[in-house]
Amino acid sequence: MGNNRKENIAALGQTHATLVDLVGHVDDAALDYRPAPEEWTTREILAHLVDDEMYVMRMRMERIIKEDKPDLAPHDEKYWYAHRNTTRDERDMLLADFALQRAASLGMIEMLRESDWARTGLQPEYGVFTAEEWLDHWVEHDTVHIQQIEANMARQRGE
Ligand code: NI
Repeated sequence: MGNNRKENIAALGQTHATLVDLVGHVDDAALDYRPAPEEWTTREILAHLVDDEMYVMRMRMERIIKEDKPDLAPHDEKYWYAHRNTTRDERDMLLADFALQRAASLGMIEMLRESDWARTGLQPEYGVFTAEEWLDHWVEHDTVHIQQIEANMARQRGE
């Protein structure tokens, strides 16, 4: 068993509560505050977490489990964010959608067998990686974006 698997799964289970703590009571000015022209607002980060959960993180894990060493296409973020559906970008919708999608991911992850964790996929930007390594990446991705939201909030408050 991977060293951090239990901790990693617990961390994924904690992210929604962390997001609610961070943004559950902030106004639109805080959500839409853009720290620099090329940086994301907190609302955009929340939308990214929802979209990634559905279309990147869980989808890649599903393919690794179901297919034999699948070729995983790179995710073109620039294209995606120019064309994505923005009709559920209100804060409470984003939080609810993240909760639902994360629960679905955990439902799948929690029933993986030991042999499943060693399965691999190939993605041009990362090379070959196992399901276990993808879980590490998943947790790291949450952490990076939680820190980004914390930084946005602090800057918007003028800290
Ligand atoms: Ni990201």
